[in-house]
Amino acid sequence: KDVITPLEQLMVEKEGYLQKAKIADGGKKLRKNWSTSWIVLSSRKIEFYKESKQQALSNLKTGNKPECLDLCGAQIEWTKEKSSRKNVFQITTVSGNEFLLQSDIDFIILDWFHAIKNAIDRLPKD
Ligand code: I3P
Repeated sequence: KDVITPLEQLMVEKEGYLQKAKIADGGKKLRKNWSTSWIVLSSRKIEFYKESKQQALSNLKTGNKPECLDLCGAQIEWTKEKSSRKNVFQITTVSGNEFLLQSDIDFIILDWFHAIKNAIDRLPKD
């Protein structure tokens, strides 16, 4: 397996808007609440920003941290059962956090699925 250098860890692989719903936190089920999120994928993690990229950048200065998903050992799978929406996949982290991501636009969600799956597959499982 390729070693991921510290520089690579910082590099953004993909970013953009998707619909996001966090449905579990540490294994505890949450009430589903879809919202638009600016999503930043790097080699080890995904960051979710509630706001536009501009606002996110200004929040960085004030020390406001985005929600973070650790991709090490995470699982990703398409789901039809967890939502009435089309084009939904779920990411489950080792810590028991569950996120649904969705876009109505087929190629956008497919690109994201493959980018995240590739990132997970490159990482050590533990
Ligand atoms: C939920 C809301 C979600 C819906 C969810 C509802 O209601 O309508 O959009 O998920 O369905 O429970 P509320 O806002 O009252 O919490 P989908 O859009 O993904 O279907 P669910 O309970 O079947 O997950």
